Amino acid sequence: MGSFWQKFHRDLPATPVFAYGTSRRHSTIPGPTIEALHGVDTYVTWQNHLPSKHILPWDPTIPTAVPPNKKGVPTVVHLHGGIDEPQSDGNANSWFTSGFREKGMTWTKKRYHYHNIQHPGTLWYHDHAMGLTRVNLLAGLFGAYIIRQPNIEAPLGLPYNDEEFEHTLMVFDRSFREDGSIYMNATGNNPSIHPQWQPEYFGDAIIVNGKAWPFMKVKRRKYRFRIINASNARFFRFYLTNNLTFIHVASDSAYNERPVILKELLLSPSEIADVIIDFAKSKSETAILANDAPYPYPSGDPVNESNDKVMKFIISPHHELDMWKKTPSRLVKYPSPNLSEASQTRYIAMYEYASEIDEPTHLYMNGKPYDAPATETPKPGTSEVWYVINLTEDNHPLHIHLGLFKVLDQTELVNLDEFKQCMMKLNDAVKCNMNKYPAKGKRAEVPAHEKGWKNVFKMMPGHVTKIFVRFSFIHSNGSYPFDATAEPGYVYHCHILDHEDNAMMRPLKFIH
Ligand SMILES: [Cu+2]
Repeated sequence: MGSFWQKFHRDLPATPVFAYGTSRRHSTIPGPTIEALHGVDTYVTWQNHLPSKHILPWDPTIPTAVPPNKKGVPTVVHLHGGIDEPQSDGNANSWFTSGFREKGMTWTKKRYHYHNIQHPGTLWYHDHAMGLTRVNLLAGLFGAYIIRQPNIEAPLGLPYNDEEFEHTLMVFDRSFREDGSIYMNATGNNPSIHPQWQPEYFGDAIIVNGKAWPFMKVKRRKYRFRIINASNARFFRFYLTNNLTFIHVASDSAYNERPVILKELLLSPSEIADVIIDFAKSKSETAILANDAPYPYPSGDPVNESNDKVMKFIISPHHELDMWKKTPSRLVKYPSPNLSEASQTRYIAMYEYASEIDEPTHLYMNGKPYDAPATETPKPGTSEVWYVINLTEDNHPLHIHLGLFKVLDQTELVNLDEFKQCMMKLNDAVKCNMNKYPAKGKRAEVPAHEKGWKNVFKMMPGHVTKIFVRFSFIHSNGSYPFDATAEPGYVYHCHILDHEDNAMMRPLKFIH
């Protein structure tokens, strides 16, 4: 990790950024894509070469990593979607500064170990430092990580391991000043409480793989895109302006059982969609990958002419021979969850708190700050049912480290105000008769392409979402080859980074 300059657009001066790379000259946003092979370990020593001061404003009044000598930028790397030991999971308090000079209280080691014995799929690595995640990612600290398992994936006949026809697209929003620097408002919504913290960062320019509104020349044939939403808070609802469809083959890190054809594709921050686009079917010679998701999602502002477009495909007029004839009707089938296997039921309530001027001050899960003792203490190898109760007005993408989950149903809470008042007072879903509220509520259909194993899911406001969480490998149901009960444990959190930082994150501590 070092400071660097990146040119985001032809007409914009180079931007000071923080980026991952193997050297200063080879640092980029996104960072280098790490290609891992199933069954072969990856070891990474993440080194911090960042300057003594941050390039973006941050806020010491939220729970934040602050080095005792006040110098340096705390960082720690989390591999999102990785099934790995706690010591290599990038706990928010395992941060370190340049040259490992200062370290957070749960720091354990320099060299991280990624096992790569999980199911194949798309992951990404990014910063996770306490209270600085939103600014460290805004500055540029993220990149893609792909686990390949050719014996499972090659027979699928999808574009695969092919530099020309398979691409990772990391999509994110940024605002810039005229001098090229990244613009982030330095004044909070409640400046007397939090001088800088704002509940959501939104940028006007849409960036794909480090370029604002780029174009890509494509041939008339199938391409595969692993699309990662690397925004802090922006949801994207993608569609193609020439009516082409997305053939959706994997969600987050796991393949679907069957491909699903989609006209539009909604991705929350940190969600991943692996899709095929068949440009041979295009009637036009250009197609815009466009976005129409309101921000904040779902009830914020409509998109405008800068953030409603993502990138342009320029499609060759010549017909091509496509070696990928047809997407197979079956992809990868993982063992299905059996509800009777669940050894625990948990209730996870999401709260937002506001000041006298009705501006958000902080968000909590289960009414607890991050540093309150762990209340979610599963046993490795077990499965659990979680009811995630969203008592706020926004959609929150919930991310669970280590475990993957299936979304069982999502139901509206009727008499939400009554339930919310009880929850605000007692903070206890059982005592507040949680079951009575969704009983007559409308069920929101879980989309077919999101019925597989997920590591992030969009928790609809005013709804309770029932998920089945598995703390073992999804392909074999086998146990982990490491001690998941070791310190510093794991976390689960909202993946809107501005929420996660203040402090919509809780420890996930495994016990024997
Ligand atoms: Cu959130």
